[in-house]
Amino acid sequence: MNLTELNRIATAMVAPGKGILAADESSGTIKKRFDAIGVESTETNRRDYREMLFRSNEAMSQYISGVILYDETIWQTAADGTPLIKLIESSGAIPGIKVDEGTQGLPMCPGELVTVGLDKLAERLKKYYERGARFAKWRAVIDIGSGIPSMTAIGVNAHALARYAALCQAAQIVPIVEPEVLMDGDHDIDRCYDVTQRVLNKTFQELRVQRVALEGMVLKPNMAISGKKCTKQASVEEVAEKTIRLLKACVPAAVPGIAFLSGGQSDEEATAHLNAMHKLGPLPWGLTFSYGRALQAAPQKAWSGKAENVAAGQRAFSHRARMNGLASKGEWQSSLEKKAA
Ligand code: 5MM
Repeated sequence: MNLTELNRIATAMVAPGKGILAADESSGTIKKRFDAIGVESTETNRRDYREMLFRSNEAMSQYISGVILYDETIWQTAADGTPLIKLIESSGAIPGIKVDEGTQGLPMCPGELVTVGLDKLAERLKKYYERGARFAKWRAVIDIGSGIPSMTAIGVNAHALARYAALCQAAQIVPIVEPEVLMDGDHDIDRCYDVTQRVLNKTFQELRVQRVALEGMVLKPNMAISGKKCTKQASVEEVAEKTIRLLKACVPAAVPGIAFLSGGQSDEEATAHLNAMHKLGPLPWGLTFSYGRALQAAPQKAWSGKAENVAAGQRAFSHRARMNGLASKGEWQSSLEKKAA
């Protein structure tokens, strides 16, 4: 393992002004997104949509440091025969790959999940590296509810995340470690804080036990945030203050970067939260976005599966990428959104 090179890639993934495009929706998830805009989820439509994003020159060259791909996408070619991964490389962004194989019910733990995909992962990583992937992603899902999460679910998911991360580094691939505490419930921000703290502490404990080099990874956490159904929604300032307090308590400074998931926040909330956190600096790690929905909802709507809407879709994507790029430096203002509208 060349740790200097892993650290160089991880640092580039969280460079100020840039962040990661999470375009790794699995077949089921992309179908849901396409259903919402009335587009059939065929291989060609998925290719056309992602080609539109990767050919958005302004976004890709100025605000996107890396793209997380799904297995289908990394092997796909654009309409003119250029491999999609080459479009990403030629824009200057780093290609990455989702390597988990989704979740399964955790035995003896009703309502809880464990992420799977470790079998044959070493062989798969080798092929992805040859194809050009320089980082990978594995997402663990922790739900908050009555009596959950259990320490069992937190423990097995942390163990799998660390197994994955160690295999990545051995294959010269930077692991994005994503333990997502869902924001779907009616819990308040303090419950999210407590659960996320337990999850992060356990995850870093496992990473150390399994000898993962913290300098060669990126953490992709949720923010400390109120559940969607909570009657008392925390303000932008409270989310920023509590998230930074939590991360400072749990994430060693040896980690080069933290790139948040958006988790179902609105586009503008996700941007405002990241921006507010940068107002609380200086911070010990790079801090940016790795958004899926908060970067793609607008371009999906603008595109709606029509070739004549490609330019509009690219404008919508570039706008969100620019707003989040500014937020990753604490330079975003809500008036910039209004001007664009
Ligand atoms: C883009 O969505 C990713 C893949 O999800 P599935 O495996 O469920 O299809 C997802 O892991 C995503 O990278 C993260 O959850 C962050 O995305 P959001 O939309 O929460 O920013």
